[in-house]
Amino acid sequence: MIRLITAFTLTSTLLLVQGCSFSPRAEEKPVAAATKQGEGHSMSNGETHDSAESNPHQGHSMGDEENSSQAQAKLTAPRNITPNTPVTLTIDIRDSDGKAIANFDAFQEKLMHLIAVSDDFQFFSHIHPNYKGNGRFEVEALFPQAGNYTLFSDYKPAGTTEQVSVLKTQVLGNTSPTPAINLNRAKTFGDTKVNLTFSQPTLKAGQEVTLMFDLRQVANNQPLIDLQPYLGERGHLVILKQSSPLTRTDYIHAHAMKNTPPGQAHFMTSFPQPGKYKLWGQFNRNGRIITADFWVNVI
Ligand SMILES: [Cu+2]
Repeated sequence: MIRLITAFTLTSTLLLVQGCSFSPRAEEKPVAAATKQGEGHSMSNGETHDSAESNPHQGHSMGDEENSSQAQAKLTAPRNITPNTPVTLTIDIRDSDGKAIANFDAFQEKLMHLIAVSDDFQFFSHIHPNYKGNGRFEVEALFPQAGNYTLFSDYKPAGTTEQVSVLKTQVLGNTSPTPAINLNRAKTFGDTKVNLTFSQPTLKAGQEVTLMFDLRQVANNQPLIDLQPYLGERGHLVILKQSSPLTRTDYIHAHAMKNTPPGQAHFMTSFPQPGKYKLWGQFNRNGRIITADFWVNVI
């Protein structure tokens, strides 16, 4: 648990509204209806909502009950969120007594890092809410499709360790079918070709592994030469385990290793449980953020 929280240092700038959001790949095939979220936890009525960790009817064990002394995040979203309409999300951070936490330490250049995913993992966004004072953060967001969304909010109350709060919201409308899981490890994202390899032949739960991203220019198949640090690192990698409901323990943030060959980004991590995981590697091509997503199977 502690390790996961510490591992969750986040950065980056995949802004929903700033056009870096990541949408489904068109060529993936539909397979099943959208995931159902926990009963009665609909976020469609516009009130404030406790973060998932303090929500008793989330059913599954959250694995973080021992952290009751930690800060809590509360999400306020508009009453009706519809696809492709910008909305303002407000996140209030309070201590265990319900008092606003006023001071935060920046880490990886930001006061808060927010990962938003649709619960079917077709949509991913990494954004940075603005601090408004008195524990309140705001961010404009745009959700491309109907369905349930989970937001992982990462922040650091002054003088403490990073904290991760899980928030839920819902976008109204007809959900589209979820594409089948594609385990392909060679993919093209615009003008960037990405090859994912592992240091082990198979991914085994609990075993340390290095995930290696090889990034090439589509036009000439040469390693990228315009790869810049992404908020201080070679790249960033967010990993989520396919679960319903998604909880904080499904979240892994891996740090890029130093001194990797040009055009490559390596991340050391381990997958806690067997299952399907989705990886979103984020890389900075001369100011342009590339998001490369892959599914992996862990036994
Ligand atoms: Cu961030």
